[in-house]
Amino acid sequence: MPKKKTTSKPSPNGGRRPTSHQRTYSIPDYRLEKPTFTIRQVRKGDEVRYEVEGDLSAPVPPIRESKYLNQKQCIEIYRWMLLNRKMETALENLYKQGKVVGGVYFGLGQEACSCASAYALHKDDWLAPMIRNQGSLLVRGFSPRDIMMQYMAKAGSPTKGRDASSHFGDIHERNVVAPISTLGDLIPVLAGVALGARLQGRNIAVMTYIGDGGQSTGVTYEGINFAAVQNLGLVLLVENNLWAYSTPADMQFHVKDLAERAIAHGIPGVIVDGTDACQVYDAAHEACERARGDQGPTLIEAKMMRMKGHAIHDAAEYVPKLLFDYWRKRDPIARFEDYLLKRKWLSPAENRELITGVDQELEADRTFAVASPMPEPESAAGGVYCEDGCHNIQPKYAIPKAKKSSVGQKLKEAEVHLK
Ligand SMILES: Cc1ncc(C[n+]2csc(CCOP(=O)(O)OP(=O)(O)O)c2C)c(N)n1
Ligand SMILES: [Mg+2]
Repeated sequence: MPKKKTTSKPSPNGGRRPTSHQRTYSIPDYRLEKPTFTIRQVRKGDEVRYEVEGDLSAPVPPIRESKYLNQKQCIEIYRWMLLNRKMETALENLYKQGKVVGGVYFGLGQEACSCASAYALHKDDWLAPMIRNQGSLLVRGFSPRDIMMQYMAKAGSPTKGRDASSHFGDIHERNVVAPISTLGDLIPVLAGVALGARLQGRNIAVMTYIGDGGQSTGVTYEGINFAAVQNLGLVLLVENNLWAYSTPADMQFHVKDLAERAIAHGIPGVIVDGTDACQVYDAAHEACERARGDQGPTLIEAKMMRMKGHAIHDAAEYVPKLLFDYWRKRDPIARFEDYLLKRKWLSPAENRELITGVDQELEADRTFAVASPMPEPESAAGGVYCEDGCHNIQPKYAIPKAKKSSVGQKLKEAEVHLK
């Protein structure tokens, strides 16, 4: 929780002693490196470009040892991250071959954030990914072939060819809510999922993501506030990847760290290095445990860098090259690989075998997805309107525990408010 501090030390501001009405808060920051540079917009006539100000020469930080993950779990997360990256490379190639029908979004540089956070969820928990979280979908049980077929709008894809992008989920088996494009809207939806579970007698963790751009939307505040007031098990990862389309984070918000937003909501906030799988996992694990223990929501700010353009159509020419160089050295997969090898948790031979396994799995799935048929034209009208039983929503965990209305109640709620 945000810490209330009453200190007798003189405040730096005018030497006045803080009274009991004044409060200061702290946000835990697990990073081993705290970059200090900023991105500044420079305008000359019609030309707009961005410059980095600050020191970009700092040595690359090590991976922070996890408080919770063992050797096997670390290797599993590393494999998910590799699968995430290599699947996106395969998707990029499929796009260039004209086989992908829509656009493609990439999570390059953000694999640790997606994979290690979703890895902290239990089977009964829920996940709602955004466009960069293909890795979370893999961890949650979608296969690379599901995702590739989806982007190619194949008949066997999760949406049976009706959507050629990331708008798919699975509310029956994998507890995955489909992404909602309107930024921030997933937050109240997920809070509602947690509320629904609570009415069924269960406290679960519900995890979703919002970007540095998306967090400015009104619904983000409404959603977090609702979760905070209702003490719902929301685990919100604020993915601060420094860009929202072509808007740098420094022109998007004025607080130093987005985790500070948690203070205003009265919930715990924490900062992690989004390129460090161990930090992401530890923060997500603790947040999920709090959620399952009926201790309410947590906001985790993961700091990293979007290493490509917004989507495949965007060459990200506006991003200063120095920034790419800086973050390329902090690659989440290369650093985690190095950590596992140096720790002797993975031998070079085992690593090669693991990489070959990932390549083979992807190649088999790519071949399958490419060869699978497009939907039959006659099927286009199917699944558009409600058919018998298609929205037969059952309680997931138990019969909801709702109070029956009491006969003889003195005043109805409306009457109390209107008095
Ligand atoms: C409410 C709303 N406004 C605008 C958009 C258009 N839009 C889609 S993605 C995007 C940028 C999002 O940036 P950020 O939240 O930082 O996420 P990132 O793409 O960096 O992961 C915008 C403006 C939208 N989908 N929803
Ligand atoms: Mg962003």
